[in-house]
Amino acid sequence: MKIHVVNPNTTLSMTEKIAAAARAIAGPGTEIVARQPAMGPVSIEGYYDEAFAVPGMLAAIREEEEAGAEAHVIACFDDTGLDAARAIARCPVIGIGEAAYHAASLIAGKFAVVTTLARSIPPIEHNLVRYGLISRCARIRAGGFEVLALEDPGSGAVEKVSAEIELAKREDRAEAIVLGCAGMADLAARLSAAHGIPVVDGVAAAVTFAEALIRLGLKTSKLGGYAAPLPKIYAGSFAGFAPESHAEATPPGGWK
Ligand code: 5HY
Repeated sequence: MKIHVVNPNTTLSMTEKIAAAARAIAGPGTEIVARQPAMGPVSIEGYYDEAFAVPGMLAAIREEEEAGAEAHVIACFDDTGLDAARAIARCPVIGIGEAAYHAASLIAGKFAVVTTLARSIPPIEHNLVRYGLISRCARIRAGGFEVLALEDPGSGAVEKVSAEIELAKREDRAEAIVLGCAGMADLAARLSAAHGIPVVDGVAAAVTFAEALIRLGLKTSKLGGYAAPLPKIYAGSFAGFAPESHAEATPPGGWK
């Protein structure tokens, strides 16, 4: 099976780290195609960055869908552009945030999320509410470092994640930890051993769930909100993103 993993930001070292985490968990028959957009922010820290990461990420989704991907993983913890990606894809699209929340919910009553900056907390909270999992989250914590600090071993970012994990255990009564950034994809095993608590990395969880959905033969439903976008003109520099006719993608009985 072939799974496309896209880092929506444009930092190659993060894409390589994400690819390594994906390949480490993937089964023997799974090919991982890892990509990042040709345009967009070097890191996603809040709503404005997210908006400009989506077009390039969607271009990668469309290209890999046409190249035969059997599932897509969006490797940004905010699940950047997840719904739009599901609208243009036929195969499953999984966000690492959503995957991590579900994995944590299967092994713990309450989990805590440890992310980077405080400004990343509201988007995470919004996603937990819309996924119906906010009640399972004890707290969303931020270590107070920028996303790209995770690409610098000497930045102290990992130590800050560790400190938040200890506080989550002691103050939040968290029974598991969800790593709130794709840039932490290489840290789960080390932090779990150091702190004696299950630590979930969304990249590994999303790849595993993607393999499971492919084996189950399940694809994104095109009957409702994820129906293919209606063909129309997109003006200006977005002209190349205009939806083409995908009549076959919206089955009979599908919503207009
Ligand atoms: C991520 N930003 O996973 C998010 C995490 C964050 O560039 N990749 C990013 O801190 O919002």
